[in-house]
Parts: sequence; structure tokens; C-alpha cells
Amino acid sequence: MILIAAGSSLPFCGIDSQQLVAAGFAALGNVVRVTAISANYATPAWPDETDPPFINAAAIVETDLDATVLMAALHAIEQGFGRERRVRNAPRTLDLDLIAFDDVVSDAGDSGPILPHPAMQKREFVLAPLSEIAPDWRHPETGETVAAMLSALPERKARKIARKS
Ligand code: PH2
Ligand code: MG
Ligand code: MG
Repeated sequence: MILIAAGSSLPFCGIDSQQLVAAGFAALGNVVRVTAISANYATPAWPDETDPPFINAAAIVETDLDATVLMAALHAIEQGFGRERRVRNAPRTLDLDLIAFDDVVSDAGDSGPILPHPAMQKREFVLAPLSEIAPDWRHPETGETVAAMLSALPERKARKIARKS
């Protein structure tokens, strides 16, 4: 199963974060088959809760592309929606992260994505949306399901919101 997480905490050209997340998944649908999309969740910014809150969501996709090419496609979509990469964890218009690529475990450094995404098991903003569409997916290193990783978190702050049309 290939899992993608989306996040947005800044508008772009009058497009708000909820619309940016939806537009990001729509653009992704031109490159891969998107088979499931979660609801949107309002989440406090991590690690600095005084930053603007995020809209987060997750999707399951299918593709014959390899992980490196898929990640390049995610970056191209981000760029199309005004993403700037300056400061780590800074507010952003659109972030599309490759969370997992089947059972691939990889730490290839510069030559490819780190898989599964390193902090996914600790982040409610990734696990809450994922738990809706892939609760039984297991982390290939720990064997833990998404549902178990989510329920192991000490705090729950994500708030599910109705999707805007
Ligand atoms: N993404 C980050 C850093 N912090 N916080 C929330 N709530 N949601 C995110 O998607 C997020 C974040 C780095 O990509
Ligand atoms: Mg991210
Ligand atoms: Mg990212």
C-alpha cells in the first residue's frame, strides 16, 4: 500500500488550506491512481503551536512509478501550489509526503526517500487521517498498525472537519 500525507497551513493566491489539500490530491490523480482520500483534519502546528494551524489529510494511491519518481512528482505538485523550502517545519502552502511505499524500508539519504517516513508513528497529524483509510496498515519495521500507533499517542488534538466542496 502506498500512503501519502498532505498538509497546508498557509493560503496560496486566495486558495485556502482546505482547497489546497483537495487540489493537491486532484493533481496527484493526474499522475497516479488515488484510491482513497480521508477527511480533512484541523491540527495544531508541530512543533510550534503558535504557528498557524494545519489542515491535514491522507490518501492511498496505486502506481507503477518507483518511490523516487513518485516523490519527485509530489515535489512538483507542491511547487505548483507555491511551496517554498526555506526553514524546516515552517508554515507551508502545500506539503505532500510519501509516508509508506508498500513494505519498503529505506534510508537512502540523498538518493531517495526515507521509508517509511521517519516520524510517522509519532505524529497525530499523519496518523489521524490515515486511521480513517488504512487503520490496519502495518509499519514494516515495528509491525504496529496505524490504529495502534494512533492510540499509543499521549495527546489527541486533531479535529476532523467537514470537507468544503
Ligand atoms: N508538517 C510539518 C511540521 N509540522 N504540523 C502539523 N500539524 N501538520 C503538518 O503536516 C506538519 C506540522 C513538516 O512537514
Ligand atoms: Mg511533512
Ligand atoms: Mg514534505
